[in-house]
Amino acid sequence: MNPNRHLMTLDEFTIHQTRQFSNATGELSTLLRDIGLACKFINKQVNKAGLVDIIGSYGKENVQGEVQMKLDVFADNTLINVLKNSSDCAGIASEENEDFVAFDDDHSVHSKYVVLFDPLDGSSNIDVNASIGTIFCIYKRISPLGKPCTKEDFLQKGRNIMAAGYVIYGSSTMLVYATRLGVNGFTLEPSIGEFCLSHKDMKCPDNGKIYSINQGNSGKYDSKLLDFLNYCMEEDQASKRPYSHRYIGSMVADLHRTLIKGGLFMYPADSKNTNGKLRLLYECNPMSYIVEMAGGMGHTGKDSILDLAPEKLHQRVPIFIGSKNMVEKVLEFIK
Ligand code: P6P
Repeated sequence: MNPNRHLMTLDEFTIHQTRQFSNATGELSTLLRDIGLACKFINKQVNKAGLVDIIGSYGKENVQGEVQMKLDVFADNTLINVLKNSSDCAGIASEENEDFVAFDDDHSVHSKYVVLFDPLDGSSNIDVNASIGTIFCIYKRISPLGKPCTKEDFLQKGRNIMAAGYVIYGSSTMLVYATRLGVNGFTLEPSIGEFCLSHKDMKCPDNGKIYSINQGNSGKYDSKLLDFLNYCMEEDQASKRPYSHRYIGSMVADLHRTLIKGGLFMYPADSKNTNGKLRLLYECNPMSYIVEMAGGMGHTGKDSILDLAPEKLHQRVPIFIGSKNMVEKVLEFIK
C-alpha cells in the first residue's frame, strides 16, 4: 500500500475519533464499523437486484402493513445477524419487526448500546432503480447491564442519540454518520471494499433553493401549508424564488440532497395521515440528529423532533427538515 496514501477508511476514522475521548472504550466505534459491514453485504445485493431472484415482493406484510420487498427482509436479517454477533449491541428495533429484539446471550446482556434502524428505506423504489438507503441510530442503554435490554432503552428522546447515520445505495454507495463531534461522509471504494472518508465535516447550508414534498397530497393539506407551497412557487429574485421542486420518494435520497445542497424536505400530516407517514424512532430522529449536527433543523411543525418523548416503537410524526432558514420560514406559515 502506498505509504503516502491519503485515503482514510471508516475504521481508521472512528478509531481516530475515539482517541479524542480519554475515557472512550471504542465500543461505539466498533458498532459503527459493524453497521458498515452489514451495509456492505446489503449493498452487494442491492447492486445486483435486477439480476438475481431477490427483487420483487416477499409476499408478507410488515408491521406497517406494507408489502415486504425481498431486499427489505434480507437487509433486516443481515443487520440483525451482524449486530447480534457484535461485541457491543444489546438489542435492536427495526421497521420490519413488530417488537424490539433483545439479544439475551451472556455476552450481549452486558453490552452498553442498542440500535434502531430502517433496514431498507424507500424500498418501493427498488424495482425502478432509484436510490434507497439504510437509516440507523445508536443509544446508550438506560436499563441495567447484565440483563436483557428493555423497551425503555428504545423509547428515548432523539436528544439522547449517541450516533446516527444512513447509507445511501445510489450512483455511489455512501455512509454518512453524525456524533456530537460532527457529520462525516464515507464513499465505498469497491476495489478495497472499504468506506473511505470523502465528505469531511459536512454542513447543511442555512439556505437552499429546493423544496421537496409529495405535492400529489396537496388535496389533503391544510390551508396554511398550501399558502407556503404557493409562496415557494412565487417569483422573487431577492430570496432566489421560485424554488425548484425535487421529490425522489426515498427519504434517504431526498435528505442526502438536502444535507449537501441545502433545501427543505417535508412530509406533513394531512387529512388522511393525521400524524404524517414517517416513523419517529428510526427515520425522523436519526435524520434530525444528523441534520442538526450539520447546522440544520428537524421539526414537526409544533416541536423540535429531537425533543419528542416517544410512546410507541412505530409511531409516525410530521417532519419539516433541512436548511435552518427554510424550516423557520415554513414554521412562520404553519405554526
Ligand atoms: P410517498 C418510502 O416508502 C418512504 O417511507 C420514505 O422513504 C419516503 O420519503 C416516503 O415514504 C415517500 O412516501 O407517500 O410520497 O410515496
